[in-house]
Amino acid sequence: QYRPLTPAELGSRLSTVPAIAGRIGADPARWNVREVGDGNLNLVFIVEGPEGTVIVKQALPYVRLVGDSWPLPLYRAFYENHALVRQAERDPGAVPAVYHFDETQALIVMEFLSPHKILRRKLIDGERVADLGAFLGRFCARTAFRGSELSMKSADKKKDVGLFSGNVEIPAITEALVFTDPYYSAEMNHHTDGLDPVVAGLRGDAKLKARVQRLLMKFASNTETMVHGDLHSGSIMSTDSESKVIDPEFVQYGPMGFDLGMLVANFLMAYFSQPAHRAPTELAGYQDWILSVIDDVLTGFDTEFRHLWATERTGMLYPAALFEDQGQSSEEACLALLADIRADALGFCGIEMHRRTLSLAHNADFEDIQDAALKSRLEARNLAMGAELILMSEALGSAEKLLDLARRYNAK
Ligand code: SR1
Ligand code: MG
Repeated sequence: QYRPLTPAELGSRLSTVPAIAGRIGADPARWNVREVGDGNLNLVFIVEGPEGTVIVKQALPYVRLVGDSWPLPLYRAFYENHALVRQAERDPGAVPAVYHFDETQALIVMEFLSPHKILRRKLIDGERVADLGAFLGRFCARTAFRGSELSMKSADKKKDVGLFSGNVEIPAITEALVFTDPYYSAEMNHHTDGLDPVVAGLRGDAKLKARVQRLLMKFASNTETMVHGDLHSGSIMSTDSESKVIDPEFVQYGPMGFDLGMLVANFLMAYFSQPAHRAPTELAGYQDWILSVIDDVLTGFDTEFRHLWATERTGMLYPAALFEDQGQSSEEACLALLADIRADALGFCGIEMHRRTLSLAHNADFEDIQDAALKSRLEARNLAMGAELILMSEALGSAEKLLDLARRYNAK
């Protein structure tokens, strides 16, 4: 029967699993097990043995951030395990290897990433990661393309959509906390003093809210591909030269631009929060680096997507019979699709920028700022740019325009 495990209980449970004993050493008496989770939802254990270390994530039956007044099904671990398996197939090496899944205990035993650090912390600390944007752009493109009917057999993809559609409560969190709560005075919302006029402006903007609802409709009903679902800088672990994507428990089938948009939003929030974290002599250089990462993400996505389009388009969508077999290039169709994905992504990006400053779950980029006046000034820039992205997403398609816009708001 399920129960949230203590470190001792976890040790004795894992000691009977040959795959774990073989990896870290067979004698559990020599293991050191400690709970280190500080996220919003789960228990996270590091299990260190004489021959190696693994990480264990166990789902709790409620939202850890809020407490047991907000129950949450354990079956999310089942979907997370399936997501990790699919992501590993679609972008080998991009996610931690899974060693063991225990459905009853809702726990996944995974590769321990070391000396990796959570990317959000590295960005707050002013650290750089080589190849970061290219890796993330490639990951988004590969998972978007290879999880869709551009690549998958239609029957397989529809079966998979059926499998993941059993997961209702997790998407419901995103539907409420990300897409809805920021735009009215929802109970769990909170925002920094001084932002009231900006927030009133957003909540009073019917056109903006209508566009957000349209994007929510896409998120909830458009099953283009399997998305990570929560791709922010806390879902990425990096060394100075290598990164991995973790934590896909918000997995679902959704729009191709969703992960891309969430990701870019989190880099933009890192960018806007920098004046509070960097010495003036380092500020401009580091902010420029963050913008270059965004550029690489967007360019990397397009480059990889076009490559896959040319080499792996084996699904029922945009078949060669309609294009190449007729002596016509499908290039234009690919560029039109990429423009749609980019526009959706920028809309999702703006919404993520809003929810992280107005809804329940904020991020450390802003929350670590002690000076409330500075915090609200930086958050106001972030909110204003988010609104422009939602309202003007189709017109801001090029990376250059997006980065110019960020620079303009940063100077306000
Ligand atoms: C109640 S869960 C709050 C947030 O934490 C997760 O990481 C997701 O981003 C979710 O929206
Ligand atoms: Mg998470």
